[in-house]
Amino acid sequence: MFSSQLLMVVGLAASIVCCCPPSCPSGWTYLEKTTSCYKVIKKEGGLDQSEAQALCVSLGSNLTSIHSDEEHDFINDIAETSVNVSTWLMTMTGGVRTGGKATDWKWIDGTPFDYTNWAPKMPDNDWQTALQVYTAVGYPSWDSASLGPYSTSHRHWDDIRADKKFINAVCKRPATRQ
Ligand SMILES: [Ca+2]
Repeated sequence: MFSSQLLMVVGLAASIVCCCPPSCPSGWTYLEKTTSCYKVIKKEGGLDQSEAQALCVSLGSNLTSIHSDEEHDFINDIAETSVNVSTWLMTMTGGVRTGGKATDWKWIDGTPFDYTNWAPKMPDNDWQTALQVYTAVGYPSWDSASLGPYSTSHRHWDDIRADKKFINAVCKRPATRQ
């Protein structure tokens, strides 16, 4: 009797899990590894970190956290394809400095700060309390040698002023099962 009840419970649980694959609202992009949805947000005149976070919250999300190479690459990909740039493209994330040490950081969404992808010599200024990603290098006439130290910064992190206006920011929210 007990085992048949257990089977029913397992079967019911399986049907609930299997019937509804995770999905994202329209305009959001799904990443299976994190079962989360991501959206590049923009605003005329740009967004600083608090303005970007407020916009993410209004969309039921937070500025993105980053926890793995796969998630980092995914965020760079959607940010780079969101605009046609001929200059540096920096993308604002939900990283916030909490102190003066290089390890003193947290994510706005409350998840652990358990992964880093800093550019060489970054973070470098304790008054730079936000975290940006160098998502694109768009100087077409410049080769990587003339970019010098910046060539090694592409797709890596930098600490930056939180009141700097950004073209791009990325919001993140859990996927839903409907
Ligand atoms: Ca910096």
